[in-house]
Amino acid sequence: MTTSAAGESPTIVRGVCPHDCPDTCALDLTVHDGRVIKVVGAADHPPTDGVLCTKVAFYPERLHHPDRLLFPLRRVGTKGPGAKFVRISWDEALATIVERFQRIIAEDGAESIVPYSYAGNSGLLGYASMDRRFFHRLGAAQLDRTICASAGAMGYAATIGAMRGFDPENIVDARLIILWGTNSVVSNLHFWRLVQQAKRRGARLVAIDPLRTATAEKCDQHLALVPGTDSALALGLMHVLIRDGLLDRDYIDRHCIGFAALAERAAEYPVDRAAALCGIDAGEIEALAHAYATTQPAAIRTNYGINRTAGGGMALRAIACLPALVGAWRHPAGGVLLSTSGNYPVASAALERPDLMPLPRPRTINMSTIGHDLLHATPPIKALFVYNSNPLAVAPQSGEVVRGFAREDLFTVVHDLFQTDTADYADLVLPAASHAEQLDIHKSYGHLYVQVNRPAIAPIAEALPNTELFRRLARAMGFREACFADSDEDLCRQAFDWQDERLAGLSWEKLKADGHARLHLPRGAAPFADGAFPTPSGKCEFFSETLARAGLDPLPTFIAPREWRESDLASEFPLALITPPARNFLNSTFANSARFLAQEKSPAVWLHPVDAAARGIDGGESVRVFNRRGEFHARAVVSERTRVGVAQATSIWWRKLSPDGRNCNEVTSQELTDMGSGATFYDCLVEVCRI
Ligand SMILES: Nc1nc2c(c(=O)[nH]1)N[C@H]1C(S)=C(S)[C@@H](COP(=O)(O)OP(=O)(O)OC[C@H]3O[C@@H](n4cnc5c(=O)[nH]c(N)nc54)[C@H](O)[C@@H]3O)O[C@H]1N2
Ligand SMILES: Nc1nc2c(c(=O)[nH]1)N[C@H]1C(S)=C(S)[C@@H](COP(=O)(O)OP(=O)(O)OC[C@H]3O[C@@H](n4cnc5c(=O)[nH]c(N)nc54)[C@H](O)[C@@H]3O)O[C@H]1N2
Ligand code: SF4
Ligand SMILES: [Mo]
Repeated sequence: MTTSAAGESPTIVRGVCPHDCPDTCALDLTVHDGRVIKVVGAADHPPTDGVLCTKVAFYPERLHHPDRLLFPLRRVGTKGPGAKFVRISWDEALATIVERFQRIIAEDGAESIVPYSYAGNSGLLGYASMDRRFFHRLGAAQLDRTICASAGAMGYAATIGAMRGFDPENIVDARLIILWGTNSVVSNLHFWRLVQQAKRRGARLVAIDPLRTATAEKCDQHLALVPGTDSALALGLMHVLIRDGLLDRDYIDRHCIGFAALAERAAEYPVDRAAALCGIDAGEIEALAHAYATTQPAAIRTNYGINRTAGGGMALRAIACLPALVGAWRHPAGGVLLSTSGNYPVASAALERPDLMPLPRPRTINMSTIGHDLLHATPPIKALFVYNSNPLAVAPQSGEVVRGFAREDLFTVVHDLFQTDTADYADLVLPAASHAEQLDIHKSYGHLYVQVNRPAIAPIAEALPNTELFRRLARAMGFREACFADSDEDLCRQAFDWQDERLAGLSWEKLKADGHARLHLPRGAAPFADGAFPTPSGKCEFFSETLARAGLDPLPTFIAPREWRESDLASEFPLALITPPARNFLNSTFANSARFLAQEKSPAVWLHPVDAAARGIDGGESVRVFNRRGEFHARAVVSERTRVGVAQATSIWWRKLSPDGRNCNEVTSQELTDMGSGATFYDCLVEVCRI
């Protein structure tokens, strides 16, 4: 037993933070009388090192929040903010879903039913296991999960081959660290702590970010480029490296393909051109190129902030070419890192069972265009099942998302811990158990450990974990395949390919006993010192046949943000709006907590003093941020932390908790990235005026 009964002395249970954050912290939860009374970072898990971000340090408030959903609910009034609900039983909820789904399947086909989920729960079970089995067996539409990382992942993999890079634990030995489009202090805190150790040992830090963020202000150098111009910067750096012979010729000859073609391409980006595109000084590019080549080990930490414009895939691809040119991969503390997730032998097919899908395969709906698809897809979407996500707040172009969810003929189920903006549009709201109330197993995208999340307490009231919800739904639908009877422990056992050498010496039983283990990868090693890139050629691919076959430019190139290319737009809406994460929210999670709302104050938009003055804005007043897609209201902040021409509004506020009942996604666009069909949240021109 891991839970403590009433009257017993407190026990400590090892859990894992389930949020969509690269740090995947190990948690020690203190449990007393069936309640979690304290959460601290585990001291024996090296990446966590006993430290948590503020959001999770106050976790008992979230777990035992008075607003937690406790019972299934059925809507009785109209859809939308203020909707009224009544309590129903789980039996009634499941029977209603079965009845509606069967009718839709008979009349419109199963692919009229669309699951909508993302990473509200990032455990391997919570994210994708029984739920996927259920929708595969149902024959529902498939969901392309593109809202965060698909562009960058495809671009990075075109160069490197997989989501692998330097081992973050080695970063303490780097001499130069470039934080490229990532606000580590806010969104990757435990990596930032290692960067500080490196700094104390003499490393030089460079931030590349349109904003002077909490991270950028602590760096030695800050290149405040225009959003969406990272590939031009990378090509400008390549130009200098090649022009000035700052290359590791031996590494290039042995471990790369396409250098001659890359050199021709880089010749098209002389420093003056790159600097003009990026809106920075040519001297900054020259200096960074020289420092990069001559200060080894040099590490580039990048993240998904730069994959949210039209050329987001190409940006990651271009950046990923840099380390091979200077031989940075020779050093354990050198190279580039976007994500560590490709190191894990996850047995996705065993967990998700795509073989249960009917043939021909059901259609695919892109989650980043859900607004458009709810209004225009053929055949029409008749039912949506939302879990692990809050699309009303997080999906682009909310005006269309709202109109889509408001359709009276759409049957919507929302499974969540709280009555989110999305839940207000549901026909049925189902209570989700928190991660502290379930068993799970985790990989990470920011470190190299596997971890077990043990249940600390029983599910609160009638809440259910995702696995149990879909197990019950499968039974109610009459699905008889044995996989629907798998317990959570069975699923954990199936989650990894335990025979893989990266899990050598490990089994589910051993992991369950130990709580966490590092992947069996050599410590202090450089993953690509001897090449062996996981690309089709086995080399670092400056030239990519794979991209050529997909009809894309096989070489790194600069793809301008889409909205700049429409000149009439740029004159009418001259400010580029970016909406990166707030420190005290995690996407829209925590954005209903009084504590964190007080920290973030109210929705704000930052403007440079020059842009503010041109609009008669002093700071502090309410302003309208708008374009042809929509508008939202925010408090103006006049600050030199943003550059001229760039507005920023940290995200993601709940609509119903914002002064005008809307948030920044009213103005963002449903256009997609060059690769991976990703969302282009930061490719967004707006105008701002006083109200
Ligand atoms: N403007 C703008 N928009 C953005 C972004 C941006 O930078 N700017 N960022 C984008 C990015 S990177 C992402 S990843 C997406 C994130 O978008 P989402 O994945 O939708 O993330 P959250 O808003 O955190 O919503 C997760 C929901 O899952 C719920 N949840 C948590 N655990 C469980 C569980 O076990 N079961 C169930 N059923 N529910 C659970 C939470 O309570 C929460 O309501 O947003 C994107 N939207
Ligand atoms: N506190 C907190 N932590 C989070 C999240 C959160 O919401 N809150 N979200 C989690 C999720 S889902 C994700 S995907 C990760 C995201 O992690 P990151 O991608 O590291 O996100 P940010 O911390 O916003 O850093 C992105 C930075 O990119 C900058 N930026 C925007 N556009 C551009 C550009 O075109 N070029 C360059 N060079 N920089 C640009 C922004 O100003 C911002 O400072 O963080 C995770 N961690
Ligand atoms: S949100 Fe990130 S930093 Fe905070 S506890 Fe979770 S994994 Fe750690
Ligand atoms: Mo994300």
